[in-house]
Amino acid sequence: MQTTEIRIEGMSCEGCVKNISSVLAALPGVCAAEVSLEKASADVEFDPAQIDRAALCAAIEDAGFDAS
Ligand code: 9UX
Repeated sequence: MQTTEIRIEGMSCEGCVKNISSVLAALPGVCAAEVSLEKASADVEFDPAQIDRAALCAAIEDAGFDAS
């Protein structure tokens, strides 16, 4: 298992946090995701055999946010 911090721009309320949390949790290979509005970031624990960091960022971008 691997953990990464992803910078997220564009979150303005806890609804965004919930939405991104759901998006990440639904991805195969993601075991935990902690999204923070005040830190503007997400700590994601994932299985590198199933998904990579770029795919995590892409999923967040698809939800309408900037991820890096
Ligand atoms: Mo809050 Mo975010 O009204 O996508 S849910 S701004």
